[in-house]
Amino acid sequence: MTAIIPIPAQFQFDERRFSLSSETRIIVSGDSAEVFWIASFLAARLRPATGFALPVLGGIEPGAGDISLALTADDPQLGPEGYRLLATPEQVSLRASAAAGLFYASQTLRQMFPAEIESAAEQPGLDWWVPCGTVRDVPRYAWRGMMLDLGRHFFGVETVKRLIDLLAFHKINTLHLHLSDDQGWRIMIESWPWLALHGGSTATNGDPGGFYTQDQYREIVAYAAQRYITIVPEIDMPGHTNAALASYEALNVNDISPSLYTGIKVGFSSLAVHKEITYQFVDDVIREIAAMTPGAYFHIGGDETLSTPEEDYIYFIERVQEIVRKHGKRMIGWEEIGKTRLSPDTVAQHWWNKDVTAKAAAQGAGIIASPAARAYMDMKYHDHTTIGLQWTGSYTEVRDAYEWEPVELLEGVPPEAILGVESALWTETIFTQGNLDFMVFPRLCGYAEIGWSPRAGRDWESYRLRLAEHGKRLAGLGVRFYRSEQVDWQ
Ligand code: TNX
Repeated sequence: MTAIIPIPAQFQFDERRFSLSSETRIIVSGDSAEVFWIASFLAARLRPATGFALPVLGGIEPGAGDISLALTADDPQLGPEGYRLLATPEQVSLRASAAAGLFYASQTLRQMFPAEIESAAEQPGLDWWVPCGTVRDVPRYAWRGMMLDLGRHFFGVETVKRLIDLLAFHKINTLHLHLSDDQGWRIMIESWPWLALHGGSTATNGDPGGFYTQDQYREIVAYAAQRYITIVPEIDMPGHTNAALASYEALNVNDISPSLYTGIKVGFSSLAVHKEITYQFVDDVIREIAAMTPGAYFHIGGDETLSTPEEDYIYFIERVQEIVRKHGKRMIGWEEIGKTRLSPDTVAQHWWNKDVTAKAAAQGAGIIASPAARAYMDMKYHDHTTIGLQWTGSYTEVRDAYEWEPVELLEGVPPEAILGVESALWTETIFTQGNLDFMVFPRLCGYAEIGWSPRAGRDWESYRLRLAEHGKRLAGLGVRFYRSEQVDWQ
């Protein structure tokens, strides 16, 4: 069974097959270095399990048994991320208007082979075939994201890169890094080094902390960019700032630093909104991070500021919005920023309160849908889940994570204001890569489909069958996912 996740917008397969052979070549037409890179990426994914050489070649016509990649100007409706895939018994051709589309075409092609294709070890004796037919695929939403909380627990560069590869496999194009919280500051700021050196030394539960050097952050940004993923950095303020307050006395109202914090309570910390040094700090932090971030956005948090009076909150957010703009970025904040005056190029991220989200949308802000009860991957699957939280009033089984619709969920928001979907992994109880795998997968596969596939193409019964098959691919990729009883895993 051909089981592609996210399901393509249009596809038609027949009984014929195209098979890879030891003679297959991957042919790039044109001289785009980017397309060459995509072809090499595809070859590198197909080589280990098949054991085939799969040379990547340019400047020749594809022949029988080959896979070809080309940019084409003949189908502008494909947009920046869409693609076409044509498989005949002789050849497979991938076509797109822009490089990202070819990258997504190659992710689809990976998922058309037998699941063993994702195995890291050679699997001799298998027929590496794909069904013949056509795919024409364009994403529903431009924003298909995941947020990772590094504040509560820190994850090193290798874990993040592995996650980036898994996001790309599911056509997710945004990774939002929550880089600071009460429990830890996770990125070196050269002009305020104690943020990382002191504020980064702790994590929840007394577990080891850590932070990214600026070179490591740049490495993550570049690795993501090669996989068509934009990094959105978040520095949460004015609340969720205990690690910063503990690092610099001057940021505190009374000039006295609190101790570092390793609990999980929220809403007790606040920057000193009426001190000028606070805005020097904000300016320096945003300036240094913006300079390393090619993406258009900077996320300022702005959530759960229970110890910042509302008028101070409004004053602070409106000032910070100008600082973000000054450094050439568009501001994103959690939905609470809907209480302030927003410029129309600001984006609000919905997580709980629909009314305040609607206030942001009414000001022209774009909305990202991250409803906690559906899209928070730190929520327990059911009452036996040993890690995770449970505060939304329900559990979030695989079906709950899949079966919701952003337009219906955000009734008060005009559908055209919805930029897309972002799931979130908060890490109060998530410490190891195994914990991360278990909470993220397979829920993430469902969010990928909500973000990419047309609403009419989504259906739980179809999805659960495809997911059963997809589980074999995840296992081949070494993902220790949650084997929900809602799915008949193969
Ligand atoms: C709410 S959602 C938070 C986080 C917690 C999360 C736990 C949001 C903007 N804030 O601080 O980690 O719940 O699920």
